[in-house]
Amino acid sequence: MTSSAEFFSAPIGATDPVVAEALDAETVRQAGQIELIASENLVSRAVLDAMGHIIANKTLEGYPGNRFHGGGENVDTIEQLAIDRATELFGCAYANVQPHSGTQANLAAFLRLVEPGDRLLSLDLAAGGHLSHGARANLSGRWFETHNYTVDRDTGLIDYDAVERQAKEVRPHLLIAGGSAYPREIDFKRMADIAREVDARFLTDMAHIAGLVAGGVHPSPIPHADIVTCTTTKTLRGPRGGVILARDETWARKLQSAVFPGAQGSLHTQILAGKAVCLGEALKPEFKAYARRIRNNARVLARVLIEHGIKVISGGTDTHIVLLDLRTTGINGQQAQDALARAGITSNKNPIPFDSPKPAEWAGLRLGVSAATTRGFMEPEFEALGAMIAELIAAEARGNSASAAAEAGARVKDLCERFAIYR
Ligand code: DSN
Repeated sequence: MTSSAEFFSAPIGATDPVVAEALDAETVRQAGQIELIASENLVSRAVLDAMGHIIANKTLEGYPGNRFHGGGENVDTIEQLAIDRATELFGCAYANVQPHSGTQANLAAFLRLVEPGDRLLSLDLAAGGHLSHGARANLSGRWFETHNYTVDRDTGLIDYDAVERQAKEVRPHLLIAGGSAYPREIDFKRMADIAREVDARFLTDMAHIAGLVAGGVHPSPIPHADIVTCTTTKTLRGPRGGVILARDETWARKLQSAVFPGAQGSLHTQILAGKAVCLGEALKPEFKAYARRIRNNARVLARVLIEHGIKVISGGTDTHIVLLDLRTTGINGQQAQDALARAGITSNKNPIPFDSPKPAEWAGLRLGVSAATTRGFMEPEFEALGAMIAELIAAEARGNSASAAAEAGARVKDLCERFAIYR
Protein backbone atom coordinates (compact mmCIF):
# COMPACT_ATOMS: atom_id res chain seq x y z
CA MET A 1 0.00 0.00 0.00
CA THR A 2 1.24 3.51 -0.82
CA SER A 3 2.51 5.37 2.24
CA SER A 4 1.07 8.76 2.85
CA ALA A 5 4.45 10.38 2.09
CA GLU A 6 4.48 8.61 -1.30
CA PHE A 7 0.87 9.60 -1.96
CA PHE A 8 1.79 13.27 -1.64
CA SER A 9 5.12 13.14 -3.45
CA ALA A 10 5.25 10.35 -6.04
CA PRO A 11 5.16 11.71 -9.61
CA ILE A 12 2.50 10.49 -12.01
CA GLY A 13 5.09 8.56 -14.03
CA ALA A 14 5.64 6.33 -11.00
CA THR A 15 2.01 5.89 -9.98
CA ASP A 16 0.12 5.83 -13.28
CA PRO A 17 2.48 5.18 -16.17
CA VAL A 18 -0.37 4.68 -18.64
CA VAL A 19 -1.78 8.18 -18.16
CA ALA A 20 1.75 9.59 -17.82
CA GLU A 21 2.68 8.11 -21.18
CA ALA A 22 -0.31 9.74 -22.88
CA LEU A 23 0.53 13.06 -21.23
CA ASP A 24 4.15 12.82 -22.37
CA ALA A 25 2.98 11.95 -25.87
CA GLU A 26 0.77 15.06 -25.84
CA THR A 27 3.76 17.20 -24.84
CA VAL A 28 5.66 15.80 -27.81
CA ARG A 29 2.64 16.26 -30.10
CA GLN A 30 2.18 19.91 -29.16
CA ALA A 31 5.88 20.65 -29.47
CA GLY A 32 6.21 19.00 -32.89
CA GLN A 33 3.17 20.33 -34.79
CA ILE A 34 1.89 23.73 -35.78
CA GLU A 35 -1.43 24.41 -34.09
CA LEU A 36 -3.90 26.23 -36.31
CA ILE A 37 -7.19 25.33 -34.61
CA ALA A 38 -8.77 28.74 -34.09
CA SER A 39 -10.15 27.96 -30.63
CA GLU A 40 -6.76 26.90 -29.28
CA ASN A 41 -3.81 28.74 -27.86
CA LEU A 42 -0.74 28.03 -25.73
CA VAL A 43 -1.00 29.24 -22.14
CA SER A 44 1.91 30.62 -20.13
CA ARG A 45 3.81 28.58 -17.56
CA ALA A 46 2.18 30.82 -14.93
CA VAL A 47 -1.32 29.82 -16.08
CA LEU A 48 -0.25 26.16 -16.09
CA ASP A 49 1.11 26.54 -12.55
CA ALA A 50 -2.19 27.99 -11.37
CA MET A 51 -4.20 25.21 -13.04
CA GLY A 52 -2.02 22.52 -11.52
CA HIS A 53 -2.09 23.97 -7.99
CA ILE A 54 -3.52 22.21 -4.94
CA ILE A 55 -6.11 24.97 -4.74
CA ALA A 56 -7.99 22.46 -6.93
CA ASN A 57 -8.74 20.55 -3.69
CA LYS A 58 -10.95 23.36 -2.40
CA THR A 59 -14.72 23.05 -2.61
CA LEU A 60 -16.61 26.34 -2.60
CA GLU A 61 -19.97 27.65 -3.66
CA GLY A 62 -21.20 31.23 -3.61
CA TYR A 63 -19.20 34.39 -4.14
CA PRO A 64 -16.25 36.13 -2.41
CA GLY A 65 -17.19 36.97 1.17
CA ASN A 66 -20.40 34.94 0.96
CA ARG A 67 -19.57 31.23 0.68
CA PHE A 68 -21.36 28.08 1.67
CA HIS A 69 -18.16 26.39 2.87
CA GLY A 70 -15.37 27.45 5.20
CA GLY A 71 -11.72 28.01 4.34
CA GLY A 72 -12.38 30.11 1.25
CA GLU A 73 -10.27 33.16 2.06
CA ASN A 74 -7.53 32.50 -0.51
CA VAL A 75 -9.98 31.65 -3.26
CA ASP A 76 -11.87 34.84 -2.32
CA THR A 77 -8.68 36.83 -2.95
CA ILE A 78 -8.15 35.12 -6.30
CA GLU A 79 -11.75 35.38 -7.49
CA GLN A 80 -11.93 39.07 -6.54
CA LEU A 81 -8.66 39.68 -8.40
CA ALA A 82 -10.05 37.93 -11.47
CA ILE A 83 -13.25 40.02 -11.29
CA ASP A 84 -11.34 43.28 -10.84
CA ARG A 85 -8.95 42.43 -13.68
CA ALA A 86 -11.79 41.45 -16.01
CA THR A 87 -13.72 44.68 -15.38
CA GLU A 88 -10.57 46.77 -15.85
CA LEU A 89 -9.53 44.90 -18.98
CA PHE A 90 -12.90 45.15 -20.72
CA GLY A 91 -14.00 48.49 -19.24
CA CYS A 92 -17.21 47.19 -17.70
CA ALA A 93 -18.93 47.33 -14.31
CA TYR A 94 -19.79 43.65 -13.90
CA ALA A 95 -17.88 40.38 -14.35
CA ASN A 96 -18.70 36.85 -13.30
CA VAL A 97 -15.65 34.63 -13.69
CA GLN A 98 -17.23 31.35 -12.56
CA PRO A 99 -18.77 29.83 -15.73
CA HIS A 100 -17.08 26.53 -16.51
CA SER A 101 -17.23 27.21 -20.25
CA GLY A 102 -18.55 29.61 -22.83
CA THR A 103 -21.60 27.42 -23.36
CA GLN A 104 -22.38 27.51 -19.62
CA ALA A 105 -21.93 31.28 -19.61
CA ASN A 106 -24.49 31.45 -22.41
CA LEU A 107 -26.91 29.14 -20.58
CA ALA A 108 -26.68 31.31 -17.47
CA ALA A 109 -27.31 34.42 -19.58
CA PHE A 110 -30.34 32.75 -21.19
CA LEU A 111 -31.68 31.93 -17.74
CA ARG A 112 -32.02 35.64 -17.08
CA LEU A 113 -32.64 37.12 -20.53
CA VAL A 114 -35.32 34.78 -21.90
CA GLU A 115 -38.08 32.36 -20.92
CA PRO A 116 -38.62 28.85 -22.35
CA GLY A 117 -40.42 29.12 -25.68
CA ASP A 118 -39.04 32.61 -26.44
CA ARG A 119 -37.57 33.39 -29.83
CA LEU A 120 -33.80 33.70 -30.44
CA LEU A 121 -32.27 35.25 -33.54
CA SER A 122 -28.65 34.13 -33.92
CA LEU A 123 -26.01 33.60 -36.61
CA ASP A 124 -26.46 30.41 -38.64
CA LEU A 125 -23.99 27.64 -37.74
CA ALA A 126 -22.74 27.32 -41.32
CA ALA A 127 -22.16 31.08 -41.42
CA GLY A 128 -19.98 30.87 -38.31
CA GLY A 129 -22.49 30.72 -35.42
CA HIS A 130 -22.27 28.53 -32.34
CA LEU A 131 -24.15 25.44 -31.13
CA SER A 132 -25.12 27.10 -27.84
CA HIS A 133 -26.94 29.90 -29.69
CA GLY A 134 -30.04 27.77 -30.21
CA ALA A 135 -28.85 24.85 -32.35
CA ARG A 136 -31.27 21.92 -32.22
CA ALA A 137 -28.61 19.59 -30.79
CA ASN A 138 -28.01 21.92 -27.83
CA LEU A 139 -30.26 22.54 -24.80
CA SER A 140 -30.81 26.06 -26.09
CA GLY A 141 -32.40 24.62 -29.23
CA ARG A 142 -34.85 22.62 -27.12
CA TRP A 143 -35.79 25.46 -24.81
CA PHE A 144 -36.15 28.26 -27.35
CA GLU A 145 -37.54 28.82 -30.82
CA THR A 146 -34.45 29.60 -32.86
CA HIS A 147 -34.25 31.66 -36.02
CA ASN A 148 -30.96 32.26 -37.78
CA TYR A 149 -29.63 35.13 -39.79
CA THR A 150 -26.86 34.43 -42.24
CA VAL A 151 -24.26 36.20 -44.35
CA ASP A 152 -24.43 37.60 -47.85
CA ARG A 153 -23.80 34.84 -50.42
CA ASP A 154 -21.37 36.95 -52.46
CA THR A 155 -19.42 38.83 -49.78
CA GLY A 156 -19.58 36.37 -46.87
CA LEU A 157 -20.35 39.37 -44.64
CA ILE A 158 -23.29 39.87 -42.29
CA ASP A 159 -25.88 41.92 -44.13
CA TYR A 160 -27.18 44.14 -41.34
CA ASP A 161 -30.12 45.40 -43.43
CA ALA A 162 -31.20 41.78 -43.92
CA VAL A 163 -30.80 41.09 -40.19
CA GLU A 164 -32.97 44.12 -39.47
CA ARG A 165 -35.69 42.96 -41.89
CA GLN A 166 -35.61 39.46 -40.38
CA ALA A 167 -35.74 40.84 -36.84
CA LYS A 168 -38.85 42.83 -37.74
CA GLU A 169 -40.49 39.65 -39.05
CA VAL A 170 -39.37 37.26 -36.29
CA ARG A 171 -39.67 39.72 -33.36
CA PRO A 172 -37.02 37.83 -31.33
CA HIS A 173 -36.88 38.16 -27.58
CA LEU A 174 -33.10 37.88 -27.83
CA LEU A 175 -30.71 38.85 -30.62
CA ILE A 176 -27.30 37.14 -30.44
CA ALA A 177 -24.06 38.28 -32.09
CA GLY A 178 -20.86 36.27 -32.29
CA GLY A 179 -19.85 32.71 -33.05
CA SER A 180 -17.03 30.35 -33.87
CA ALA A 181 -16.02 30.96 -37.45
CA TYR A 182 -17.05 34.46 -38.57
CA PRO A 183 -13.74 36.04 -39.63
CA ARG A 184 -14.80 39.68 -39.87
CA GLU A 185 -15.48 42.53 -37.47
CA ILE A 186 -19.02 42.65 -36.15
CA ASP A 187 -20.85 45.98 -36.02
CA PHE A 188 -22.10 45.68 -32.44
CA LYS A 189 -23.71 49.12 -32.44
CA ARG A 190 -25.79 48.26 -35.49
CA MET A 191 -26.84 44.95 -33.89
CA ALA A 192 -27.82 46.78 -30.68
CA ASP A 193 -29.86 49.29 -32.71
CA ILE A 194 -31.68 46.40 -34.42
CA ALA A 195 -32.37 44.74 -31.05
CA ARG A 196 -33.71 48.00 -29.61
CA GLU A 197 -35.93 48.55 -32.64
CA VAL A 198 -37.73 45.23 -32.08
CA ASP A 199 -37.67 45.34 -28.25
CA ALA A 200 -35.25 42.41 -28.07
CA ARG A 201 -32.46 41.99 -25.62
CA PHE A 202 -28.97 41.79 -27.07
CA LEU A 203 -26.32 39.22 -26.14
CA THR A 204 -22.85 39.12 -27.65
CA ASP A 205 -20.76 35.96 -27.38
CA MET A 206 -17.20 37.14 -28.01
CA ALA A 207 -15.58 33.80 -27.09
CA HIS A 208 -13.26 33.77 -30.09
CA ILE A 209 -12.34 37.43 -30.22
CA ALA A 210 -12.08 38.30 -26.50
CA GLY A 211 -8.29 38.64 -26.69
CA LEU A 212 -8.57 40.88 -29.75
CA VAL A 213 -11.08 43.08 -27.93
CA ALA A 214 -8.86 43.10 -24.84
CA GLY A 215 -5.86 44.00 -27.00
CA GLY A 216 -7.72 46.84 -28.69
CA VAL A 217 -7.66 45.45 -32.23
CA HIS A 218 -11.38 44.63 -32.47
CA PRO A 219 -14.27 46.92 -31.46
CA SER A 220 -15.76 46.05 -28.09
CA PRO A 221 -19.35 44.87 -27.69
CA ILE A 222 -19.40 46.04 -24.05
CA PRO A 223 -20.97 49.48 -24.66
CA HIS A 224 -23.68 47.96 -26.86
CA ALA A 225 -24.78 44.54 -25.56
CA ASP A 226 -26.97 43.91 -22.51
CA ILE A 227 -24.72 40.99 -21.64
CA VAL A 228 -21.42 39.78 -23.10
CA THR A 229 -20.12 36.24 -22.70
CA CYS A 230 -16.71 34.90 -23.57
CA THR A 231 -14.17 32.23 -22.85
CA THR A 232 -10.70 32.73 -21.45
CA THR A 233 -9.41 29.94 -23.68
CA LYS A 234 -8.91 31.26 -27.18
CA THR A 235 -7.37 34.58 -28.17
CA LEU A 236 -7.37 35.56 -24.47
CA ARG A 237 -4.78 32.79 -23.97
CA GLY A 238 -5.99 31.44 -20.64
CA PRO A 239 -7.55 28.34 -19.10
CA ARG A 240 -10.64 26.55 -20.39
CA GLY A 241 -13.52 28.48 -18.90
CA GLY A 242 -16.15 31.16 -19.37
CA VAL A 243 -16.80 34.72 -18.21
CA ILE A 244 -19.92 36.90 -18.20
CA LEU A 245 -19.55 40.67 -18.51
CA ALA A 246 -21.94 43.61 -18.48
CA ARG A 247 -21.30 47.31 -18.96
CA ASP A 248 -23.40 48.24 -15.90
CA GLU A 249 -25.02 46.64 -12.86
CA THR A 250 -28.52 46.25 -14.39
CA TRP A 251 -28.25 42.47 -14.58
CA ALA A 252 -25.65 41.95 -11.86
CA ARG A 253 -27.75 40.45 -9.07
CA LYS A 254 -29.74 38.27 -11.46
CA LEU A 255 -26.61 37.03 -13.22
CA GLN A 256 -24.93 36.11 -9.95
CA SER A 257 -27.78 33.75 -9.10
CA ALA A 258 -28.07 32.58 -12.72
CA VAL A 259 -24.52 31.20 -12.62
CA PHE A 260 -24.76 29.87 -9.07
CA PRO A 261 -27.05 28.17 -8.19
CA GLY A 262 -28.91 28.60 -11.50
CA ALA A 263 -26.62 26.83 -13.93
CA GLN A 264 -23.67 25.56 -11.88
CA GLY A 265 -22.58 24.17 -8.57
CA SER A 266 -19.18 24.52 -6.99
CA LEU A 267 -16.23 26.40 -8.42
CA HIS A 268 -13.35 25.08 -10.46
CA THR A 269 -10.97 26.83 -8.10
CA GLN A 270 -7.80 25.98 -10.03
CA ILE A 271 -9.33 27.36 -13.22
CA LEU A 272 -10.35 30.50 -11.37
CA ALA A 273 -6.69 30.94 -10.43
CA GLY A 274 -5.66 30.42 -14.05
CA LYS A 275 -8.25 32.99 -15.15
CA ALA A 276 -6.89 35.55 -12.69
CA VAL A 277 -3.38 35.01 -14.08
CA CYS A 278 -4.40 35.21 -17.74
CA LEU A 279 -6.47 38.35 -17.14
CA GLY A 280 -3.45 39.89 -15.40
CA GLU A 281 -1.30 38.98 -18.41
CA ALA A 282 -3.85 40.53 -20.76
CA LEU A 283 -3.63 43.82 -18.86
CA LYS A 284 0.08 44.14 -19.65
CA PRO A 285 1.23 46.23 -22.64
CA GLU A 286 2.81 43.12 -24.23
CA PHE A 287 -0.66 41.69 -24.72
CA LYS A 288 -1.66 44.61 -26.95
CA ALA A 289 1.39 43.85 -29.09
CA TYR A 290 0.38 40.17 -29.16
CA ALA A 291 -3.14 41.06 -30.32
CA ARG A 292 -1.72 43.25 -33.10
CA ARG A 293 0.55 40.40 -34.19
CA ILE A 294 -2.41 38.01 -34.30
CA ARG A 295 -4.34 40.33 -36.57
CA ASN A 296 -1.36 40.99 -38.84
CA ASN A 297 -0.38 37.32 -39.04
CA ALA A 298 -3.93 36.30 -39.95
CA ARG A 299 -3.97 38.90 -42.71
CA VAL A 300 -0.66 37.61 -44.06
CA LEU A 301 -1.91 34.01 -44.02
CA ALA A 302 -5.13 34.98 -45.83
CA ARG A 303 -3.24 37.02 -48.44
CA VAL A 304 -0.72 34.25 -49.20
CA LEU A 305 -3.44 31.62 -49.53
CA ILE A 306 -5.42 33.88 -51.89
CA GLU A 307 -2.25 34.53 -53.94
CA HIS A 308 -1.91 30.75 -54.26
CA GLY A 309 -5.42 30.45 -55.65
CA ILE A 310 -7.29 29.35 -52.52
CA LYS A 311 -10.62 31.04 -51.90
CA VAL A 312 -10.95 32.66 -48.48
CA ILE A 313 -14.44 33.34 -47.14
CA SER A 314 -15.14 37.10 -47.16
CA GLY A 315 -11.88 37.63 -49.06
CA GLY A 316 -9.78 37.99 -45.92
CA THR A 317 -10.01 38.46 -42.18
CA ASP A 318 -10.21 41.06 -39.42
CA THR A 319 -9.62 38.49 -36.69
CA HIS A 320 -7.45 35.45 -35.95
CA ILE A 321 -9.58 33.26 -38.24
CA VAL A 322 -9.00 32.45 -41.91
CA LEU A 323 -11.82 30.31 -43.31
CA LEU A 324 -10.99 28.50 -46.54
CA ASP A 325 -13.61 27.70 -49.16
CA LEU A 326 -12.33 24.53 -50.80
CA ARG A 327 -15.10 24.04 -53.35
CA THR A 328 -12.86 24.84 -56.32
CA THR A 329 -9.91 22.75 -55.11
CA GLY A 330 -11.37 19.29 -55.69
CA ILE A 331 -11.12 18.22 -52.04
CA ASN A 332 -13.36 18.75 -49.02
CA GLY A 333 -12.64 19.97 -45.49
CA GLN A 334 -11.89 16.54 -44.04
CA GLN A 335 -9.43 15.72 -46.82
CA ALA A 336 -7.68 19.05 -46.35
CA GLN A 337 -7.56 18.58 -42.57
CA ASP A 338 -6.01 15.13 -43.07
CA ALA A 339 -3.53 16.38 -45.69
CA LEU A 340 -2.30 19.14 -43.36
CA ALA A 341 -2.15 16.74 -40.41
CA ARG A 342 0.19 14.41 -42.32
CA ALA A 343 2.64 17.32 -42.49
CA GLY A 344 2.24 18.22 -38.82
CA ILE A 345 -0.21 21.11 -39.23
CA THR A 346 -3.36 20.82 -37.09
CA SER A 347 -6.60 22.42 -38.27
CA ASN A 348 -10.30 21.60 -38.46
CA LYS A 349 -12.85 21.01 -41.19
CA ASN A 350 -15.63 23.55 -40.94
CA PRO A 351 -18.84 24.42 -42.73
CA ILE A 352 -18.76 27.45 -44.99
CA PRO A 353 -21.86 29.62 -45.47
CA PHE A 354 -24.74 27.65 -47.08
CA ASP A 355 -22.77 24.39 -46.73
CA SER A 356 -24.13 20.87 -46.32
CA PRO A 357 -25.31 20.01 -42.79
CA LYS A 358 -23.22 16.81 -42.98
CA PRO A 359 -19.71 17.26 -41.48
CA ALA A 360 -18.28 14.70 -43.93
CA GLU A 361 -19.32 16.99 -46.80
CA TRP A 362 -18.21 20.31 -45.35
CA ALA A 363 -16.24 22.34 -47.88
CA GLY A 364 -14.39 24.54 -45.41
CA LEU A 365 -11.17 24.47 -43.45
CA ARG A 366 -10.85 26.81 -40.47
CA LEU A 367 -7.41 28.15 -39.63
CA GLY A 368 -6.52 30.32 -36.64
CA VAL A 369 -3.21 32.00 -35.93
CA SER A 370 -3.32 32.61 -32.14
CA ALA A 371 -1.27 29.61 -30.98
CA ALA A 372 1.45 29.91 -33.63
CA THR A 373 1.63 33.64 -32.90
CA THR A 374 2.17 32.84 -29.21
CA ARG A 375 4.97 30.55 -30.36
CA GLY A 376 6.65 33.53 -31.98
CA PHE A 377 5.70 33.14 -35.64
CA MET A 378 5.77 36.43 -37.52
CA GLU A 379 5.12 37.44 -41.12
CA PRO A 380 7.90 35.29 -42.73
CA GLU A 381 6.71 32.15 -40.94
CA PHE A 382 3.09 32.74 -41.93
CA GLU A 383 4.19 33.45 -45.53
CA ALA A 384 5.91 30.07 -45.55
CA LEU A 385 3.00 28.35 -43.82
CA GLY A 386 0.47 29.76 -46.30
CA ALA A 387 2.50 28.48 -49.25
CA MET A 388 2.87 25.06 -47.59
CA ILE A 389 -0.86 24.78 -46.90
CA ALA A 390 -1.71 25.72 -50.49
CA GLU A 391 0.74 23.11 -51.81
CA LEU A 392 -0.58 20.41 -49.45
CA ILE A 393 -4.13 21.07 -50.64
CA ALA A 394 -3.07 21.06 -54.30
CA ALA A 395 -1.06 17.85 -53.84
CA GLU A 396 -3.99 16.13 -52.10
CA ALA A 397 -6.21 17.08 -55.05
CA ARG A 398 -3.60 15.71 -57.51
CA GLY A 399 -3.37 12.49 -55.55
CA ASN A 400 0.34 12.79 -54.64
CA SER A 401 0.05 13.90 -51.05
CA ALA A 402 2.81 11.65 -49.67
CA SER A 403 5.77 13.53 -51.14
CA ALA A 404 4.16 16.93 -50.37
CA ALA A 405 3.59 15.82 -46.77
CA ALA A 406 7.19 14.69 -46.42
CA GLU A 407 8.55 17.96 -47.82
CA ALA A 408 6.24 20.19 -45.75
CA GLY A 409 6.72 17.94 -42.70
CA ALA A 410 10.47 18.64 -42.73
CA ARG A 411 9.82 22.38 -42.84
CA VAL A 412 7.26 22.11 -40.03
CA LYS A 413 9.79 20.23 -37.93
CA ASP A 414 12.37 22.95 -38.53
CA LEU A 415 9.88 25.71 -37.58
CA CYS A 416 8.86 23.84 -34.43
CA GLU A 417 12.49 23.47 -33.38
CA ARG A 418 13.22 27.15 -34.02
CA PHE A 419 10.09 28.23 -32.12
CA ALA A 420 10.16 25.73 -29.28
CA ILE A 421 7.54 25.67 -26.49
CA TYR A 422 7.61 24.81 -22.75
CA ARG A 423 11.37 24.21 -22.60
N1 DSN B 1 -16.65 26.35 -30.36
C1 DSN B 1 -15.53 25.46 -30.53
C2 DSN B 1 -14.56 26.01 -31.54
O1 DSN B 1 -14.68 27.15 -31.94
O2 DSN B 1 -13.66 25.28 -31.95
C3 DSN B 1 -14.82 25.23 -29.23
O3 DSN B 1 -14.47 26.42 -28.61
